[in-house]
Amino acid sequence: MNIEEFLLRNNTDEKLSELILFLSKQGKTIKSGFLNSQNKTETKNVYGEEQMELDKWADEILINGLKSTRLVRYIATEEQSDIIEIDNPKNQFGIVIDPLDGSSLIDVNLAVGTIIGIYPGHVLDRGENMIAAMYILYGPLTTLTLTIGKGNGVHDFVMNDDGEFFLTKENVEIPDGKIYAPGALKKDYLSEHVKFIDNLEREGYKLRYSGSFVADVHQILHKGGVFTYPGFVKKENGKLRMLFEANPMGKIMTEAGGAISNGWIDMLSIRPHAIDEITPVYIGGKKEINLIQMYMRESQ
Ligand code: FDP
Repeated sequence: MNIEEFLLRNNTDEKLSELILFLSKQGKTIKSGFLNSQNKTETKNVYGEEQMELDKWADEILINGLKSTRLVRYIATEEQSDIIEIDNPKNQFGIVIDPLDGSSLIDVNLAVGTIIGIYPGHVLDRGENMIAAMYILYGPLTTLTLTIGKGNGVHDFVMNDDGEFFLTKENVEIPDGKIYAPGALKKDYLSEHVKFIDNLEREGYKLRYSGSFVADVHQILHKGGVFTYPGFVKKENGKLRMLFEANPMGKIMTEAGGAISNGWIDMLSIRPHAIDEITPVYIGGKKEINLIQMYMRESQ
């Protein structure tokens, strides 16, 4: 079943379906950019245009497409400092996008991805109010992982040669598993985080960290365990962006039976104040998220 048939079968709102289909089609275009960027010999691409960094290029593809289709009212992306508002939009949706997460790994051919969250209106909203979230992962295969609404599950698709996504796994649920993906420098860990990591290591968790948030969380979603980019010395809020990285991936993880936390509380219950807000992130199985929240509470 292709993604269009899947959306239809699940009685997805027509406007939301149109938007998800549009976004899924950008996967093929963005993927083609990886090939073109390999041809980079000077600062110009094969068409004689100034070569842009791929994350900025993907950002333009998505923003220009959304502007011309007018499928959303608000666009916020990791590459833009302000929210873009579309004139005369067809829908009132707000969209948050990390066009290419993990972009520092492109030159070594590791998996990177596009992360997207969709809100019914303005984007400075609690993650729990998202009406859909998805990511496209560009690895050996190009896959799309999607959740729509509340309680409708998480579903995996794979792209074929024509750029069309087909359902491969319905109702993905995070299993019990012993993988941990720890960001930040160990020497800068805060004491509660040290206890948390020590506990995981004592329990025999295996370290798996690529440096691409979207790919690392994708692994945790399918194999179990926890990804963390904590707050650390002199950067108590950590590194990852709440709007573009944490919340959409957190929405997907939560719908798959897992959880996301800033170490203290459910991230999806927090209202962001600015689009560039950063936050400590713990995302994965409920067991692991409860553990860090217990250490944090104990430290009070
Ligand atoms: P990148 O800088 O390559 O874009 O927030 C972006 C991010 O990657 C995440 O994808 C990744 O988990 C993290 O930063 C990696 O940070 P470190 O290099 O500090 O591990």
